[in-house]
Amino acid sequence: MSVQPAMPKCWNMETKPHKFCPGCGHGLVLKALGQAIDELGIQDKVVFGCDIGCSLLSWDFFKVDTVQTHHGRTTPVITGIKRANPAMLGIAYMGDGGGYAIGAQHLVSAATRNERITVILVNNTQYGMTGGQMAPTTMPGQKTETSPYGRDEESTGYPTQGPEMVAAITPEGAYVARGTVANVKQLKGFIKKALENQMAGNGFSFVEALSTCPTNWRTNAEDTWKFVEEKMTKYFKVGEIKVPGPREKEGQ
Ligand SMILES: Cc1ncc(C[n+]2csc(CCOP(=O)(O)OP(=O)(O)O)c2C)c(N)n1
Ligand code: SF4
Ligand SMILES: [Mg+2]
Repeated sequence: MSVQPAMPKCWNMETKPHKFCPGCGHGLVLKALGQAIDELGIQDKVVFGCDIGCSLLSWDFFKVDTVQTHHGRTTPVITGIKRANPAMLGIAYMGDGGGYAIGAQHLVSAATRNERITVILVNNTQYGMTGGQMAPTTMPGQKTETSPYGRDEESTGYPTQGPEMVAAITPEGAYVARGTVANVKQLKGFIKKALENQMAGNGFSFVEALSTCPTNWRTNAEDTWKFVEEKMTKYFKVGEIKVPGPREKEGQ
């Protein structure tokens, strides 16, 4: 008798095994999201939007209403759906290129407007789908297809601290956290809280997930995990960055 792997109930089993490369972190982020949807019992209310990038491989991942958008445009598409039908729970799923480069203006605008949607952004430090070019999140010194001698932060800037930026520009009611595929249980908890924040109508919710891309990093299993756990987490701090709370009245 073969033992079946435990998969979230809201996953579409007909499309498994999935199409991500072996060792890719996208599958783990989507597992955490699937578990959060199951535990909250919200499968029939979710609208899932996926960006261009390797995140598009999740277009048939779930048994939920799904829309696949142009590169960087998942946040405004989900914002529109949510505004048209506030009873739905809108999830925008994207990569670091989609969220912090071509879609940065949409992320900033949705965050400052405190849109009642949930953005889940997979940070794998480069453009995975197109072959591993430098992204806003590429680490100092990291070699990519377009930074063959390593990222020079003096000429190309420092890696984008996305959750810290979103926390700084969102009004009261927003929820912001950074998790990692090295701790899926914790990541699921952050995603669950982000969705609960949307369900409560508090404001924008945003979870960045530190993730792996062994194909473009050209790393074996050991070096892949070392890169996430030793290098990425030194620069990108894991944890909750902003939680909704009562407004502090001036002078009190
Ligand atoms: C408007 C537009 N510009 C550029 C592209 C080419 N393109 C496709 S995916 C991608 C980057 C994907 O990187 P990321 O968003 O980090 O996702 P990942 O694949 O790493 O998960 C780019 C630049 C495109 N499809 N559309
Ligand atoms: S190229 Fe990288 S991000 Fe894309 S599926 Fe493969 S491992 Fe995952
Ligand atoms: Mg990426």
